[in-house]
Amino acid sequence: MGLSLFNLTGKIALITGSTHGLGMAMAMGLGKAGATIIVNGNSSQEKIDKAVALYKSEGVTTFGYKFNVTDELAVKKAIQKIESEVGYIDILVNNAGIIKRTPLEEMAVVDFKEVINVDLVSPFIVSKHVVKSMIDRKQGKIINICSMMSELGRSTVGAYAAAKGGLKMLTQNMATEWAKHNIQVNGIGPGYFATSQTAPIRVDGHPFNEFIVNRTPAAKWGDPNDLGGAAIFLASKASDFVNGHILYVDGGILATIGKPSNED
Ligand code: GCO
Repeated sequence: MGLSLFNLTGKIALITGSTHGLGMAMAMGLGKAGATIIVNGNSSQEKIDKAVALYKSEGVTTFGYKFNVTDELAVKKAIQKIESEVGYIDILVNNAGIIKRTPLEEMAVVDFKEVINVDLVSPFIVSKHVVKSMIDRKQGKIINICSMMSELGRSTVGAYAAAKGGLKMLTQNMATEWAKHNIQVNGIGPGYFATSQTAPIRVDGHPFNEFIVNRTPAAKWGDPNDLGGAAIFLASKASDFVNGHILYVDGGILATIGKPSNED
C-alpha cells in the first residue's frame, strides 16, 4: 500500500475558483500528486490562461475553463465540454466562494442571497452535473470547502456562516446519498489563511490579525500550501472509507476555547 495510496496519476480533478488563493494551492497539491487539473474561474480568460501557465510551469498537466458556477446552464455545458475534451471528472473540489463582511442588521437581502448563491447553491449545482458520470462509473471524490464558520459564528460574516454551515450539512447529505455508488463526499475546513480574501483583516495593526494569532494554538496564519496534503488525502484511495467528514486544517482553532491575551 504505502505512498501509492496517495498517487493521483490518471485522475482528472476539477477545482472551482482555482486561479488563485486556496483553490490554487489545493489544485497544485493534487497536480503534483499526479492528477490532471481543470482550472476554473469566472473573472477573465486572461486570469485563467495565466493560472494554467503557472500550473504547467510546475509540471502539472492542466486545462482551463471559464464558467460561472452559479449558472446551471453554463455549468452543464462546461462539464459536457470538459468530459468531451479532457475526460470524465474523478475529483471535484467545490472551492469557489465569496464573502461579504457586513453587520446583519445592515446587510442588503440581495447581498445575503448572493453569498448563499455562490457559497452554497453553486456546490450543489456543480456536484449535481459532475456526479452523473461518477454514479455511472461507480467511483468519485467530491470535496466541499467549508470554513471555521461551518462551526462558529463571527460578527459581520453572517451570510457566509449560514452558507458554510449549510455546506457542512450538504456535504453530509451528499455522502448519505452517493456513498452507495462508491463516491466519497467530504469537506475541508480551512482555518485562517494568508490569502487575498483575508488580506483586509490581516493588515499589520488590524485587531483581527492579533486576535487570530492569539486564538490559533499554532500561533500563526495558515500558509495555503498547508492545505495540499488534506486535499490529496480526501482525493485519493487513502480516504475510500471516509464519508461525510469535514477535515479541519486550522492550526488547532476548533480544539480550544482560546487563552487570555496576556498568556503565552
Ligand atoms: C473572516 C475570514 C474567514 C476565513 C475562513 C475561516 O472574515 O472571518 O475571511 O471567513 O476566510 O472562512 O475558515
